[in-house]
Amino acid sequence: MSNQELAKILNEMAAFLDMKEVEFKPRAYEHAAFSVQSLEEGVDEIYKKGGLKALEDIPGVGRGIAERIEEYIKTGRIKDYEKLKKQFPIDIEGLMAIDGVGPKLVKKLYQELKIKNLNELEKAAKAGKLSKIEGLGEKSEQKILRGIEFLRQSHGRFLLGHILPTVRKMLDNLRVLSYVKRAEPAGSIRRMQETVGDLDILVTSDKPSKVMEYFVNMPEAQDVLSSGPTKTSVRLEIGMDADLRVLPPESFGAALQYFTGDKYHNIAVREIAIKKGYKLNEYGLFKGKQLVAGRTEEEIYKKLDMAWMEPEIRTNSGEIEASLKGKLPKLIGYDDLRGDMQVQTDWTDGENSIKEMAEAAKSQGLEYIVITDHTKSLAMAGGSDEKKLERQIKEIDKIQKQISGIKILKGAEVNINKDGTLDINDETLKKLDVVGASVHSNFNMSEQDMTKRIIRAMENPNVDILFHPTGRLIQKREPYKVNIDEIIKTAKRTKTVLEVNAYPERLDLKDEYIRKAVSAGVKLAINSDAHSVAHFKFLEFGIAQARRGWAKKNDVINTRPWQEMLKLLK
Ligand code: DGT
Ligand code: CA
Ligand code: CA
Ligand code: ZN
Repeated sequence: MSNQELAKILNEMAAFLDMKEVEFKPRAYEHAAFSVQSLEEGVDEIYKKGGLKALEDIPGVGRGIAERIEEYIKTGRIKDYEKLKKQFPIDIEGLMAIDGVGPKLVKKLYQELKIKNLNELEKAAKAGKLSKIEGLGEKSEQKILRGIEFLRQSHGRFLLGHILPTVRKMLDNLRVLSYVKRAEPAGSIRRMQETVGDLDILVTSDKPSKVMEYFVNMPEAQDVLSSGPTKTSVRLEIGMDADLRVLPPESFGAALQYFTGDKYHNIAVREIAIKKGYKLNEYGLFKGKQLVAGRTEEEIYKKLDMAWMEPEIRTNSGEIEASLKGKLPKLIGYDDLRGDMQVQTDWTDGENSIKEMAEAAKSQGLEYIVITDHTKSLAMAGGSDEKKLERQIKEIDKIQKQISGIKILKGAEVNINKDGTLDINDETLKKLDVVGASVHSNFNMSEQDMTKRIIRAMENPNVDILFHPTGRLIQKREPYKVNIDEIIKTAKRTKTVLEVNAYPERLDLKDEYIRKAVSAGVKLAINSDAHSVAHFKFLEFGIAQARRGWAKKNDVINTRPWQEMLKLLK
């Protein structure tokens, strides 16, 4: 059994319980699923070492869920889950992957049309059956069809944030083997690309056949796709394929170089090598038959008169020229963030209290957080009105006195109304340290209207940051139509900060837009958008996206101490 399998079951239980309209429990199951999925250690190992008590120590796992995990470890099944599954014999995960399809709708679809999976849903929608159901209309039917199409397009790719914990665990396990000297990821994972097609692992070892034997038998591997003396491919339990190659140490840098850059980077580098009279492949840089470099990436690039480039920017979009000229940017580092400027709590749709969030942020090494609960027009999240915000301000003052070593700043994630006004009055906004504004409704406006709407919000002198500026959900929802160049221009003119939202399915702004913002001299904030104590670790993905957009430390306001950061706001 694996953490991934267990997390999948817990997530499905959450959805089934939602279908049954059980209160609170679904969120608990979701939270537990997330924690389990991001654990470095296997739950079975944790259980072996510390029993039920140790399971309860996993964040978000209470007694009840711990007992079910124990049952799963001991018997390989969870009775409650099987009961639910019998009651609703449907592919709930597959159905809910579609934008706008939640547990309530899944239940309705099952009860009224016996829809159990994506194919059946698509058929029914195409036949116009959905629009006949009460509460649905032609518009929702079309939206569901678009959602299915979107999902199909992204088929076979995985969100970096979802797979990275598993990948790291596999790499750690490889590295401790006595016959493995080095094990490194290459490909899109090393570039920290937002989605990953397959995993590429490079290893040096003097016993390649033992490495291969380990690889096909490791717990994460489900099927062997092909196996040879230097390259083996498996299908992992998480659904992704993984290639492992074993190389001699004198070729390791060459292989890293060859398998890290995207195709366009690699082609460009190879052309430079040819022009200089070399041949470059995964075994090294050769002059005739003579190996002239290969042990490290640095020595290969150096022979080509290039400076070594960070993996994140190896996409042939200017890095090669910059490298040849010695003009590469010094990218923001993974340790450079001091604060997190978008944090939700149990005052609205977050899972944890203000104090718990502050403590978690502190233990992750942050110096400050901004509490930014949702505001009133987001009724489903229990959004705050002016009065509730005033109460929260007082509460934060109280909690700040009980906790040291982390500054808790006051903020809000204010909704931008259809006309560009905000759903909280200016008088209240003035009392907050940081105001983030975002679009959470009326996504289907024309580009012109949407751009106007957002610009109007940015012109409000109280709005400091535009949160998740394009509203995209990777593999789930297209960004709304908006003129990004106008938004960047307005950000510059009004001194509005643009967010790089680090949530794995948002990563909004994306790399290309970050690059534009940075060259326009617009400031960024990298925020986790945490809805639970476990989410602060998402910051890494936001930093990766910022690096892919060539952002430097100086471009990002929350790399500064909070007093200095505040001075950069309007
Ligand atoms: P993915 O897996 O779709 O997320 O993207 P990558 O970039 O990991 O691509 P993948 O797995 O097809 O290839 C791994 C790396 O190897 C990638 O960085 C590009 C490089 N590569 C693969 N095949 C070739 C090739 O035939 N020629 C060259 N120059 N590079 C290749
Ligand atoms: Ca790959
Ligand atoms: Ca590959
Ligand atoms: Zn939001």
